[in-house]
Amino acid sequence: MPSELTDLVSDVTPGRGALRPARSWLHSDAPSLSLNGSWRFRLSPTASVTEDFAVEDFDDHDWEDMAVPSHWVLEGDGAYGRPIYTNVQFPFPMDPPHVPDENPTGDYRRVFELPAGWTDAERVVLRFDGVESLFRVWVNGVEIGSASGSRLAHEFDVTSSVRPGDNVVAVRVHQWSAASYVEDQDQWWLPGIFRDVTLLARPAAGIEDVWLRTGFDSGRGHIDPEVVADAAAFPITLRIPELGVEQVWATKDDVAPLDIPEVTPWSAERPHLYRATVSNAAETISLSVGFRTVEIRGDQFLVNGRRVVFHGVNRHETHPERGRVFDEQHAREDLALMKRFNVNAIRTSHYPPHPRLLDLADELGFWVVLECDLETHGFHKVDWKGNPSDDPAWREAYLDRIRRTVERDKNHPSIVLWSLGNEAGTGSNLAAMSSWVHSRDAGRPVHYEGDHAGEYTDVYSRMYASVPETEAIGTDGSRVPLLGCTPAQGARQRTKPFLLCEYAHAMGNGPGAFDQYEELVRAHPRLHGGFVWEWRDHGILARTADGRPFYAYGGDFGETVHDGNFVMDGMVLSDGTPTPSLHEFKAVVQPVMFSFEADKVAVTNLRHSADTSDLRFRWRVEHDGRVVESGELEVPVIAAGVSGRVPLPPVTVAPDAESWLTVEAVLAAETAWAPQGHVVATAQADRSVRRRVPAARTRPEWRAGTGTLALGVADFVGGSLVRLADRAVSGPRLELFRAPTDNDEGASDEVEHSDAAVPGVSNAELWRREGLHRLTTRRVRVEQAADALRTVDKVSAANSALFVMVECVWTLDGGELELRAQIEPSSGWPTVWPRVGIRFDLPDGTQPIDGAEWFGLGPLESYPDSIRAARTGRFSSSVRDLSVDYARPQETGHRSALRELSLTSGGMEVLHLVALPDTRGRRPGFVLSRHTPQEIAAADHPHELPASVATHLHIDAAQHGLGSRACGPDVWPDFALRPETYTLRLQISGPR
Ligand code: IPT
Repeated sequence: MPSELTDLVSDVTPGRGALRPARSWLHSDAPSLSLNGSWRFRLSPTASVTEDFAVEDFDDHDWEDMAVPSHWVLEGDGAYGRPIYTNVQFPFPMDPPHVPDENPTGDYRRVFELPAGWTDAERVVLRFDGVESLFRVWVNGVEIGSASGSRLAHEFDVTSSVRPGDNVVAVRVHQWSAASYVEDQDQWWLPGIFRDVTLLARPAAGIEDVWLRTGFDSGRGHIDPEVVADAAAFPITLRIPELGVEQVWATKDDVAPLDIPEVTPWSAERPHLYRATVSNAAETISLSVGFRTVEIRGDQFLVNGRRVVFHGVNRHETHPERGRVFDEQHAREDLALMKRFNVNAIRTSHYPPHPRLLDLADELGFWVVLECDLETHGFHKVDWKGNPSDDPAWREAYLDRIRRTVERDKNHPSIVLWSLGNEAGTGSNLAAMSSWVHSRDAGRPVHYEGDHAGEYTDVYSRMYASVPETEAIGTDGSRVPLLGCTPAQGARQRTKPFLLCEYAHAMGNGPGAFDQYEELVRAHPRLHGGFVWEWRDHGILARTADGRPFYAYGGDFGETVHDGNFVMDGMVLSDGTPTPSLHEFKAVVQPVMFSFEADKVAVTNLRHSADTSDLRFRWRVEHDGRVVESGELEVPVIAAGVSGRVPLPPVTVAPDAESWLTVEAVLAAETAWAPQGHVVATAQADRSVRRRVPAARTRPEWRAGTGTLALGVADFVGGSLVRLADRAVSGPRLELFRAPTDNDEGASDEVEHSDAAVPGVSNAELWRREGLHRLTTRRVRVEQAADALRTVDKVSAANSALFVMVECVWTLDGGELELRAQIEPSSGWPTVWPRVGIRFDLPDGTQPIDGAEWFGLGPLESYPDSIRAARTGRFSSSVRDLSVDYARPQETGHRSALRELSLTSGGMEVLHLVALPDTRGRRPGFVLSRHTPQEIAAADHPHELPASVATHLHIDAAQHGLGSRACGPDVWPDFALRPETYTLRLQISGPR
């Protein structure tokens, strides 16, 4: 292999020939030509292929067509290799800065015609907005340069190489390079030219760059402009028509700050933008200006003088078919979905997104933490030995990355923090990046989580801190040491605003505890909220051998080293479906809070600065989930941070039904992201009269019996239930198992607050060891009395001395059938249980059960630590829609606090159940599913579930919480399910 080539792919510098300094990604009317489209393409398995393809007259007729932008591994159905998913691991040997000779290399060629008239352009610039990971460029056979920094823009001056008429541009892209060591983000490795390629005609005396820094203070706006242009480019004029601004700068020296007496500020809530132009004779640049001042005062992070609370998400660029290729419509819909779910902030994990995304964030309104393209997480494995972050050889590459990041996006009002990168350890190169940002942009603080001791960053940031740790950070008196800090460093960190750059790992079913974090944020002003990990699953749409579509994750493409489904940890599934966790998030962070009093409700506006003039309020009363009254609630406009008490309408309370009052804040008018009437916040008050729970039924005399009898709708043979309302049934059987969630499978050490978990061992593993998924039963007793049957079962697992006694008592009183099941564990169970309840299997027969209607909590699934989105009401659903299609099948579908349940077939009721509370007032939940927990646990993807021939009804006396242990703390003790005695009471009848 030629040594020159080795030099290039192992080169730790950012490349040769790209224009510096980097500049803003501007909307200019100067001519440009998109080179997106079909290119000729050849893929080679190594980097050491001849470069003859770069010459003009190279014959590429036997090459293939490749779309630009795209990732070659997502094109051609595997013809060009496959995607690789790793989280922290490097998919190549750790031999920095070298990469293996097996280095997929894509050669691209296309012809373009230089538009007539461009010969007047002073310069012709070729811009690449994103190429992974290292590329070289030739124009008409002349080598122009090379660059790395996959998610960063690079421009090259090609003036002297282009000519009128046809031109040939050739690009060589290496998948692996030294840069791969600093781009070790938790995502798919997706090589290729994946963002736009554009040819720009830069006019003589054009405006090279502009930066309109803005400020806002007590109604006044401030602009501090910076213009990069030759003397010949002047005069240059700034115009903001809506504000009557027309400022002519005759020379460079005239470019000076200006004050505007009255402006509407920009905020994530009211993203007011002013259209501005900066123009001269040669070109006009259009900008959207938003006035806001970002500032840290003490331990407060303020915008326009008011504390910001981030209700944020980590957003990767991911699309199930396009990978990181930007699709503006898709991105706009994603951001609109965030707004509808009360998300107000985005961390661009872990690199700058396509530049248009920031235009959308400015327009729709988000606080943005803009992160640089940098992560060296794999060095963690070797205790950060050789980490580029502290190696002077890498200094220039680090600085180049942050300069390109800041320069490209500096005009966006939505960006309120610059982030140096993610999980890159710590070191002097990071400190150098920070000081460069400080010298370049005094208006935005610097974030980087890895600076644990707070040596070079302005805000204190952590990921996955537990609730007690977060509380310790929020308070002063605490002696709790902070991660990686001496006491003095901890004290320094407590002088800064705190945010959780990642928290609440939303992998699979979960997370729990959003509400506990939110409570802390409300209690401690130093805590500024955080960013959920993460917004969206990164599944790639693939097909099984027999053509069935599914969302692929790590390992599905035969990778040797991969991290499985750790890439599926979003609150939105790969196909865009919001999961229940997103609904939970929305409910927990809702910007309006209601506190009920006897005949009043206190309405608190928790927003940053917007009042409630955009909202209407409405109320309704339901009796057992059926609406009986409704109306509008008169609420005066409430300013941000203020609370107002308003009278409630008189509520009609039913004597024989539950009476619930619901209030809602809804959008008064349509917005860019939701229709009029969209619900922003909601709350319920229970106004029911207390009603007596019927006493437990007793039978004075039991006698041994055959157990073959009919009790109302139930038929028993040998003590076993065989039919209910004329349908075959088996059960009830004790079920302690749930198909482990990703959090149940998590083995993090953060279990100090859960008494039964073991550090480094997942709860799911403990459950498997105890055999919870393979319980066996021994019938101990069958007895009968008048209109009654009693069975006693001892349930246990092979090779275990632990057991659970289950007593079922069936009674018929006045024609009403009741089952009372008492579940009593032996002593000595070492773990928490995933669930405790009974299961009925209902074979399809001629009338498969395909629907449910219930009165209880809904409409979506809920678990003890993720229950805030659930409300009390009457709901219906198909059995199919009761389950969420998590990328890896797992426990789903639990509806809490059940009162009444109808099972339906083709819309007709076939069975009706009433669930009575136990003596402590606890109500069971239910899960209705086409698969058993054991079947679900055995499948790695939804399409691997077996064909189903029955519907399974679980009545759960309790379920274990969800937690966040896939990456973070285990279930909080209040929501852990400890083995203890539970009683279930069900009244069962046929169709009514
Ligand atoms: C953290 C990463 O920053 C993030 O990119 C993602 O990988 C997340 O974990 C897990 O999904 S790092 C982890 C060691 C806490």
